[in-house]
Amino acid sequence: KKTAKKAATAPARKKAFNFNIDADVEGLKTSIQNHLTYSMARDTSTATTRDWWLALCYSVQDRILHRYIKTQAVHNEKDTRRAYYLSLEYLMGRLLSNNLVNAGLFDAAKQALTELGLDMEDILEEEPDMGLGNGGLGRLAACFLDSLATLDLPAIGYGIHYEFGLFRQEFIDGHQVERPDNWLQFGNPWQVNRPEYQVSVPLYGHVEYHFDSKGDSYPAWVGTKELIGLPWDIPIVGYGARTVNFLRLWESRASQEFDFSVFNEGGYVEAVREKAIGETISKVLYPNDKTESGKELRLVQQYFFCACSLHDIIRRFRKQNHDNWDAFPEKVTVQLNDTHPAVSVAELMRILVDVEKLEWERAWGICRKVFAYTNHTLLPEALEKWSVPLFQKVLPRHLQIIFEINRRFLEEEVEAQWPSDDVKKSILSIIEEGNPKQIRMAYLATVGSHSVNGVAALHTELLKRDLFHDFNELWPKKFNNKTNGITPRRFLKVCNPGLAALIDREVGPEWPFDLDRLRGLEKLSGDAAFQQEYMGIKRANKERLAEIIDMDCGVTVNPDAMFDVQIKRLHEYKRQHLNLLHILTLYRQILHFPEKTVAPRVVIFGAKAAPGYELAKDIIFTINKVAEVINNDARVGDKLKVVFLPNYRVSLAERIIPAADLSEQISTAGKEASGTGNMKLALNGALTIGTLDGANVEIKEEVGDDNIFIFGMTVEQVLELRASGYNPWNFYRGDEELRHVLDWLGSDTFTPGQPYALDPVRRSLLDGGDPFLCCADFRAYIDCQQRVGEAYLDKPRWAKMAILNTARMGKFSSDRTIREYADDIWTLKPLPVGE
Ligand code: B1N
Repeated sequence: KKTAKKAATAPARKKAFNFNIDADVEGLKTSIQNHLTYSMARDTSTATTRDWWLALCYSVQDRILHRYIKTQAVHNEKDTRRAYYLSLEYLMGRLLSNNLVNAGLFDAAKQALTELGLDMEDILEEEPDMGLGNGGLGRLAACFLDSLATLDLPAIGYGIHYEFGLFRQEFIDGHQVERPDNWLQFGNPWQVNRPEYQVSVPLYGHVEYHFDSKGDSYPAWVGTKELIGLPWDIPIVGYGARTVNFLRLWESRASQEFDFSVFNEGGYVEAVREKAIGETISKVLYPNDKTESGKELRLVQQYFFCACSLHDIIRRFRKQNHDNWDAFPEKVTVQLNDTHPAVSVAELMRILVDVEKLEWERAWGICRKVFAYTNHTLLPEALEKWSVPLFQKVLPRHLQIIFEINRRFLEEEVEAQWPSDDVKKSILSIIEEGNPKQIRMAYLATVGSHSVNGVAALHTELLKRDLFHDFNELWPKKFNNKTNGITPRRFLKVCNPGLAALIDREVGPEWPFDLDRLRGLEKLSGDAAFQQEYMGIKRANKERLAEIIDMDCGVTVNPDAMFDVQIKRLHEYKRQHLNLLHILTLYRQILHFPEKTVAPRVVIFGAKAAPGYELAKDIIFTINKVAEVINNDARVGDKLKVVFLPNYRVSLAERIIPAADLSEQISTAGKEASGTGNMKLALNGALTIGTLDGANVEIKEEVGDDNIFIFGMTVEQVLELRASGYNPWNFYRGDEELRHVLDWLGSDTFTPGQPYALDPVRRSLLDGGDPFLCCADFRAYIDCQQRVGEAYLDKPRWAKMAILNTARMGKFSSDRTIREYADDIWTLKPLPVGE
């Protein structure tokens, strides 16, 4: 089955080496200089690095746009089926370096800049990250766009054009402080405005019943306020630059009519104020990864972008197919990135039934063929629920439609499977009883889709066993797994050019299209000369990161020490505080046994905490305070350093990942749906220390038990421990080292004169009940870290393991993931664009 799947996209891959973009150095130089003069009104004597950055971006964009126009012309001419990816988040990072590499322009641009007396590195550093996402979910969407274009799949991403992306993080006296991310302040050279495609979106109002000419009543949603959605398009360059797809992001504006009524009453100031409200909808990304708190603005954001996107999809469909709605599911497939766009199900029903006057059953059949839903988490606090009264206020007609979807689902489908079973009906109901009643968005997405997928094998099994247990009995074929992946372009070729060049030499240059070719490195893993080259590249990457650490943290680190890295959002379930307990344990051991050889380590953190997540912020503060003491303790020296790099983001990840030796993937088993940082780090030769959670399980299968450090409780053991009544105090009393390090946090060792400053973390692990079982996994983690340290001291052994990690990461290319979506969920075929 696997080989058959590959065959579907193989021809596209073969031709993809015809880089068709004008990579002529003289032409680029002229173009850069022209943009400096004519786009930016600058001359070379006054131009800043930022001006040169913009001039280069415009020059690259010119070349990309030719292919973009060609791609869209072919897609339209062929009236192709398209996949639409709906996501509230896209964590794109910087676009210049990636576009240069994917378009085959990198070397030419570098040469052109050199000839202009400029440094490429400096110019790339000017670009602000496009940080329109929180973490893994948003970055996955960005990797998927890269793979869709690379595989010549006709696809469009839809999202929101946030004026402020994820906040910038600073540390003040060890505390996280959030600052606005004004990413657009110097302009965005990649976006193209499309005012001709603006969409009007209704909100609020109420439902009335009107009568048609036959005297039948029909619902009419009236008295609404209108918003305008204005699209901005970002071209998405596939590797080899044959296909250039695009990401369409909606900015909200107040509508004209909206102002004018107030204007006419003479309320100029009110009119301007209302206009400002219209424009707040796309102002800012919600900075919560996981927890949502039923905020009205968030619901309006969700509906706003779904309504705009569906309107746009239908407009494109109508150009070719008029109102032949049976053709709609042939031309359109929509992937819902978690439940954030799940209101789309109700919106499409509203359009088909209320506006297009289709019969309910026919509309429902179309809906279910069009939508597919990806679940990204089992954490109960992340499962979106909207209160019925709020929905009634914002989307009164959609609420009626959801009730009707639910009534038919329960009375027809659930009744047929489990006749007269009211318990089953209440378990499966889209509406949760209570005060107030709540809409379970995961259930709405499941009922309205033909496919529901999890993001790693273990996660999908747990979805079927727990969250969707009864749905799985009702529709077993609906549930499927699509293990996440990452783009090897950004996360190897672009971010680790040294390693990429070594791989080119050993296995040929095709690996960015076909990551399984990295297997060709296996035979070299024991070769001493190759090990030296491979570890030499790692060492150079570490030196570069050491400079950043010096600049951003003021700490000097030794590049020969093990770089032990945990980079991800800050969450209790990810257990950065378990890592902290290990740091404290090492520190104690160093003080108590100064003669003992230890593997020197630099423990590196990068993480943002949601602004309202107090304990997460306490964990950051605690790590910062512990770091301060350890880094300044002369008895420790180079044996241990701890750094928390501020403002973790995609561009910083691209510096840390190539320099990492050890990858911390230590979530409580059953909590991390997949993880994708785990894949990026392993691909770049970091060894994983991890639990059997998320995609770690599959990484272990690929690299083999000898090339990964697995520890801790399994999902089953976690269940058993909880069932038997977990008490962290038992572990505290039973483990002397654990007792000492927890007591340390209760003292004023790390915050002289303030003995309780670090107590929140200690308390959460003891009186707080330790909800993520840090104390229970402590001993296994410490012992495993001991084995990691010993392995690091054995240089050839470590090098061999690292090489085998790189060699065996082929499965985790997002190209593989996207091929599976295309084959199993979307039935979407590549459409090569040609010359
Ligand atoms: O999605 C990633 C996975 O690799 C991670 O394991 C998973 O934690 C992450 C609400 C989320 N799940 N849920 C979210 C993000 C924002 C938000 O407002 C939930 N993110 C994940 C990719 O599959």
